[in-house]
Order: sequence, then structure tokens, then C-alpha cells
Amino acid sequence: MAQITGAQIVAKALKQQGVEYMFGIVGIPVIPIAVHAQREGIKFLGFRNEQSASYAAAAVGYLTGRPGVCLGVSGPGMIHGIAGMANAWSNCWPMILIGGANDSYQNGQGAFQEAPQVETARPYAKYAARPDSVKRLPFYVEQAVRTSIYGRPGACYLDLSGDVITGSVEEEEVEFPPKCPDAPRTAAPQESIDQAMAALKSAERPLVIVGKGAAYSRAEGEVRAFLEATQLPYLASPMGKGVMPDDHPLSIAPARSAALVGADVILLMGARLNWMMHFGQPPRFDKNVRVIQMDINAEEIGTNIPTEVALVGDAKAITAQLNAHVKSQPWSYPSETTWWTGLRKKIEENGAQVDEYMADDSTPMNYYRVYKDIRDFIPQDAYIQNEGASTMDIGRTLMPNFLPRHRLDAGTFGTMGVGLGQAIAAAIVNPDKKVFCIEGDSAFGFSGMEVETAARYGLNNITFIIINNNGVGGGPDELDPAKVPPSAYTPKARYEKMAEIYGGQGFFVTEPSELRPALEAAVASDKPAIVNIMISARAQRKPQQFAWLTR
Ligand SMILES: Cc1ncc(C[n+]2csc(CCOP(=O)(O)OP(=O)(O)O)c2C)c(N)n1
Ligand SMILES: [Mg+2]
Repeated sequence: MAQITGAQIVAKALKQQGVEYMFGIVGIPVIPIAVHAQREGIKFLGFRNEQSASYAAAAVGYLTGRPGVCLGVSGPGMIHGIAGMANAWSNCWPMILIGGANDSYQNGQGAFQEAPQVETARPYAKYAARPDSVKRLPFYVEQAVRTSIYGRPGACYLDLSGDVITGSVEEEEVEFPPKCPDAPRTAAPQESIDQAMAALKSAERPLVIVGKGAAYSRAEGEVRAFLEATQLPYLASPMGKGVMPDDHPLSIAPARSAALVGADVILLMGARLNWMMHFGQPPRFDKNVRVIQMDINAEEIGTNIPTEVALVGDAKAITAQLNAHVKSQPWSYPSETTWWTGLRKKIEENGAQVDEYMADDSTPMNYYRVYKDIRDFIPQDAYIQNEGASTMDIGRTLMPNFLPRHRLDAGTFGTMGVGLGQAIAAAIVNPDKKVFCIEGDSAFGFSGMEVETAARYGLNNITFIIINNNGVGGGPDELDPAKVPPSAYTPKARYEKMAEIYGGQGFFVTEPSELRPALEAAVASDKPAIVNIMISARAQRKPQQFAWLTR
């Protein structure tokens, strides 16, 4: 009879549960898990820090609907992976962190890298467990995979002690549960669908907000059919962008503030009324705004303001129900209302101001000038990874998305440092597409070493672009080491030279005329390239009606 080890069982069980990607850093005691994962046909990518690996695991979960795995050693490795778990918790993305742990028979002895790992993972985990035997490992793996994708998606944690990883049992003693199916698509009661449509019909100033929940549930076809049938104005959350193409005539994104404050009825499609949507409260919303809330999670209903109609369940299934209603009782919101006229006027005004900034060819450049060339250069089907403060805020408005799940950014958690891991996730999930990883100089620095990871795995479809203003929201042009402002990084730091460590090409851009040729050469080069673009350290976002976080 043949023996099978814990590591082999974990790898087999993960593969059987539809896990295709594992990211991490090996060491005692997790090396055999990575080795056997590769043998099972799971793609293992060795990273330079578990933080980035954990961000990649969650991004894979968002992009594919099955969790990615982050593998870390006990203690510090696992602790770094918490970064990605917390980000996944906040974004509602499925992932699994597997942490090695000290041998269980040394618990409490001050073992090598011993730490309270399950307890540390718990607040961010939908499920956190320490398997108690080698034999039952497949049970725990199935629980973790299923829990990560059923209900509101999120992070799960498995704590594997050294003796469980290296221990072995008779192969035939081990039972592998069948692959858990994708999450059931739960629909809403017909009564709620009728109420939702009645509420929309009663609106004078309706607004639809499309969130990344709709993107995750792959509701793009249904959402488009619904909006086109009802002719309702919509806007998207940052990563809800692309569920509807940003150039759609029903998009009122450039008039976002006016739309939020003016709406009398809003339909949330997988978007939450959290800080990103200003809690649905004054001064950013009307105090009497009525809410139709579509969400996978019943607990989310009524958060921050009361909900008039709750549509609890899967965005794709429920939007299909709404479409069936509209089909049987056709209705559309008229296009010649004062609401539409006002929104269109606002869109025009805001567009004119941005055009002016984009046309400014002075050196050093401003953000808008830089984004004009980037926007014109990027193919419509490319993945856009974007993070920073102004780099991200301006990038979100200036770089349109045409496809769902093609924008990745700092997300609900506002996490700087997710960029490289997320770009690598996109690049490996879809090797045929281009990925543009557009980072503020600070954002890039959090995980810049992962450029080597991208190159090592031949992810030549990624181009790294750094918008460099010498710091967090800009730094000084010259630095006196005795007086370094908190926000400052080395002025004109030559980040593009990092491409030299793997024989790639770097481009340093200071003039507007150099930008387009640099982007072209970067994409044409045979290794991931880095384009480092200097902008004015004092470049700003165009004046906003509201401060970034309105109290
Ligand atoms: C993990 C983490 N640490 C710190 C912050 C605070 N923070 C917000 S934006 C930002 C960086 C902004 O600078 P940069 O990426 O260079 O973009 P810029 O605004 O300069 O274009 C930082 C550090 C954060 N959001 N996340
Ligand atoms: Mg910066």
C-alpha cells in the first residue's frame, strides 16, 4: 500500500477544488506544498514578499471566480500574507492563505517562527482552521475553497503545522470530496422585483450605481440589457468600471458628484454605500434619497441609510429577473427630463476643463498630459492596474474601461502596494492580453521588487509605468538629507533602472514628446519594461467640489 504525505494531499485537494494558481515564498515547512502543487499542475509563482503574493491570490479570485492561494512560511511569512487577506476581506474577493506552522508537538515551547496564527487571521477570515490530522486535510481544503466563494466572497485561512505537512497516511484512507460547484446564483422573490421596478418608475431623478459585486458575478450582459432597456443613467464604482463600457451614452461618470447629490432613487447593483460612496449621506446625497439595494450579503442591506427595497442575492440572477419584468411590462426613463439635461450639461462643463489640462505641453508635465498619451496608447481590451493618490484618482477618470474586471486598483481598503501583485495576477490569468501597471512613485515602491518576479515568469505582457512626482502626493525637487519632509522620496529617482536587473529595458521620460515613443518601445521590448515619467512635483488634481473624504 502506498503512503501519501500531507503536502501531497493539500496539493491534490486544491487542484481538485479548482485552484489553478499559487503565489508565495517557500521555506520551512511549506516547501513540499509548493513542489507538489507544481506536480499537480497548479501554477506556482515565487514572489519576493508574501504581501504581493497575497494580493495576487485575491486578484486571481476576483478575475477567475475561484480563489488563488498564497503560501507563506510560519510566523513572518504568514503575517505578511495577512495584508492580502485584509485587502480581500475589504474588497470581498475570494482567496486562501496557507500558512505553515511550527510542529504541533512544540506548541507553546517557543518553536521556530511560532505565532498565534489562526487568531491573527481570524478577523479577516470567513473561515480560519488548523487541520487536526493528515487524513482530514481534503475536508479542510474543500471548506476553505467553498467558503471563500459562497455567499459574500472573502478570504479563508488554513494553518498547516509542520507535522501535518510532512506526516503521511495510507493513500486509500484519504477521501477527497468532489469539486465544490461555483456558488449558487440566488434570486430575489418576485415581489421584491416588482417593488424595485415600481420604485424606479416613481423616480424623478433615478440613478444606477454599478459596483464590483456586479463585475464579480459576471452580470455584464444582464446589466447592459437592463440599462439599455430602461435608459437609466448610471455610474460605476472604481472597479465596477467596465461592466458597462465607459463610453456608453448612459454613463454620467463625469457628472458623478451632481448625480449622487441630485438622485431621488438609486439602484445599487453590487455596490456598497461605504466611504467610497460617501455612506449615501448628506452632503453628498440627498437626505431623502430612496435606495434599492442589490447585494449578495443580507447583512449589508440598510448599512448607513435605510433601504426601501432589498434585492438580496446574486447580481447576475437578480438583474435577469429585472430584465424579465421590463420585458413583460416595457418601461424606460424618458431622455428629455430636466434630470438628464442637467447631467448632460455638467458632463460637458467637466469635460472642457479636463481637455484644457490635457493640452498643456509644458515641462514638467501634469498628470492630465501624461494620461492623455497613456489613454490614447492603451488597447481597449488591456488590463489596467492603477494605484497611488492623484495617480489613481486621475487615472480612474481619464483611462476608460471597456470590459468588465479589467481595472484593478487600491480598492475598498485603499491599499498601496497591491499593484504589482495584481498586475502579475492579471498577466498570468490572461497571457494574451496586455497589462498596464500604472503606479505613483510611492505606490510602486511598496512592492517594486516584484518586477523581477514578472520578468522571471516571462510575463512580457506587463508594462510598468511610474508617474513620478518625488513622493507621496509630491515631494521637493531637491533634497537636504537633514530636512526630509515626511512625504518625500529621492527626487528624480531612476526606478526604470530596476529593469536592468533582469536584462529588461527602462525608459526615463521628462518631455511630453518622449512619452508616446517610450510607451511604444516599452511594449515592443521582449521583457517587462519600466517607463518612469517625471511630472511636476506640484501637479494637482483639478479642483474638486468636495474634499477627498467629505466628513
Ligand atoms: C499600505 C498603505 N500605506 C500608506 C497609505 C497612505 N497613502 C495613500 S496614497 C499613498 C501614496 C501616494 O503617492 P504616490 O503613489 O506617489 O501617488 P501620487 O499621489 O504622488 O501621484 C500613500 C502612502 C496607504 N493608502 N496604504
Ligand atoms: Mg507620487
